[in-house]
Amino acid sequence: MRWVQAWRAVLAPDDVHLCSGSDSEYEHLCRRLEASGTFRRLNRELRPNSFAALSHPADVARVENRTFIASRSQHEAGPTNNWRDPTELRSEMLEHFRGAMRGRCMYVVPFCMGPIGSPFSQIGVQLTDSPYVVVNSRIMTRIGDNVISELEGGHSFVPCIHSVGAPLTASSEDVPWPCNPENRYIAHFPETREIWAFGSGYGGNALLGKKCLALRIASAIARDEGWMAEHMLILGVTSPAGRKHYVAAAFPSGCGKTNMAMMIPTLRDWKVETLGDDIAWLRFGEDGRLWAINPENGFFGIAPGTSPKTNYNALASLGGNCIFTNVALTEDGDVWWQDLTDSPPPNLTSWDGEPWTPESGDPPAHPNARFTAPAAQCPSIAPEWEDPQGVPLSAIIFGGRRGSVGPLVTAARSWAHGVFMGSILSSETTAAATGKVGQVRFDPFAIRPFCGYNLGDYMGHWLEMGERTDQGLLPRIFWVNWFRRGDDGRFLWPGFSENSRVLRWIVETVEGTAKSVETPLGFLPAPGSLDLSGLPIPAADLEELLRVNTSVWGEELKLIRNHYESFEDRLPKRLWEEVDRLEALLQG
Ligand code: GTP
Ligand code: SPV
Ligand code: MN
Repeated sequence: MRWVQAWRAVLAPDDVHLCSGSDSEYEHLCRRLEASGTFRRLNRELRPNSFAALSHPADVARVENRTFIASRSQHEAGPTNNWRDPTELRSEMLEHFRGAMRGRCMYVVPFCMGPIGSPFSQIGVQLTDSPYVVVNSRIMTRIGDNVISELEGGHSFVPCIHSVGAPLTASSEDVPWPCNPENRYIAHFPETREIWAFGSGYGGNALLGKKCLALRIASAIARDEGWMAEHMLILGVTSPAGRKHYVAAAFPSGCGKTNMAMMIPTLRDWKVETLGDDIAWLRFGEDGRLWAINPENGFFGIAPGTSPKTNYNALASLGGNCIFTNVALTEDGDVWWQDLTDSPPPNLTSWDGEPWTPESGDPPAHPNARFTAPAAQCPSIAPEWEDPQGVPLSAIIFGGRRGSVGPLVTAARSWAHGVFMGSILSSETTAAATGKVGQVRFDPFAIRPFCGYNLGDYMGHWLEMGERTDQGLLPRIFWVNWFRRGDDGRFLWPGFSENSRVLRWIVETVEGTAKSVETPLGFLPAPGSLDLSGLPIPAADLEELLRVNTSVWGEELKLIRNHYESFEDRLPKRLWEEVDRLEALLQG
């Protein structure tokens, strides 16, 4: 490809390797990563074909302040994105890219987001000097000769340029985790559909098929082509009567998507199956319903907190063929993280590579430590998860971490009211991105860090999508909050498997059998309509979970108005009407 040759001239790698995605290539790269000290092979009996990597301490999460949307005008990027002029950014980044791969191999990674051959899939080609990124992408995306043949047949692709930004000279020795924290750029050019990333080797900064392509670039393509790219899990839920519904849920980073997608219901005879845990692409089918596919092939999930009690299915996906990043290591060559077992095993090595003891202060796994696992290994994976047509959605759920605002579950009155709910979603920040943890911020539709264009226009796109079909065919929209806290700081709702009780109410609302009460926020479960059988929850907690606190909401309204004003003329008028209506209802 001429494009590869042009970049080769700029990046100046010592070698170039076109990735086939084969097993032998994967094994070869893993051995190479072992030799360079990036990977430690885990105990072959406990965790076959699996590896652990410890990153540079300054390269541990997405860097939102160094993530750029370089559209022609700043207005196009909107107030929530870091905008850069594309011409300026290109020349600035080219200076960094020049010679950046010296002493390294440039891997050419053709990958497919979505099932191969699906009309909804998108192809990308990533150039990278990180073999760690190649092996992770091989789990997270579909890499293979069939992608190469599609490209040879003239299929379009999103060019993704990635360098860790640490060229090697004859005298410099390589380090286990090369990166360039002083000069990081995660840049998107939505108009030309290109991604340029420099300086980081971690997660969404470096696995460019994920947040960069499947959300930021895809959201811009989706707006132009009339579909939606969303930060959503997809699950299938089957009722005891045998009826199956598909549900997608958008929660911000670190707010429970993987856990919900793999939920084992405590409600007897209800079954949940997993189709995706992070990203969903939605479009209308010929039947007028909204259909979803998961563009990914694996899970890049948060390790800490994952335990047999809270997410058995995630653990069962990690039996082998996995990569762990920034977890703690046990003396017998396995992995450990907070809550995996009740107490830490002896002689742990912490994610910084040092021996760890309970007196060490910080926990042994980084709070954003992650596992990379093939989706097909998940015991709850739905047989239809790779269906090229996707699955039709019955419900869409929004949710965030709000200690004080937002009931356990609310059903929207209409699609437009549901879009309003999505637009006012706010949540406490988590360790998934660098910066302070626990800061409340508006994160509309859980897409704020991942939208490739003006978020006000994105809200308009949601409203417009709802006009394209019969209202009765649209998924019902809900809003949940698993994270309400009592005055004493504890969570009021047990969460995890117990969320199946809320899922049941959601399914019954879709089917028209749930009892509800109308409130200013929307429909809440009527007393007695949430199945709480066998759940010892104090009546006062339940009351608080289902209460609309008008004084708290009065304060929230002010914040919502400020949030809306930041979008100026791009904020759809229809949504302003919803704010006025909420205010009137709260006063009424
Ligand atoms: P990203 O991969 O960053 O997009 O995160 P995610 O949305 O997939 O979040 P994940 O399921 O990994 O959950 C993040 C953390 O939230 C977990 O470590 C859990 O501790 C916590 N969590 C998830 N579900 C619940 C719940 O129902 N209740 C409570 N209290 N905590 C939860
Ligand atoms: C998120 O932050 O929402 C993630 C992790 O899913 S990353 O792939 O790093 O973006
Ligand atoms: Mn995510």
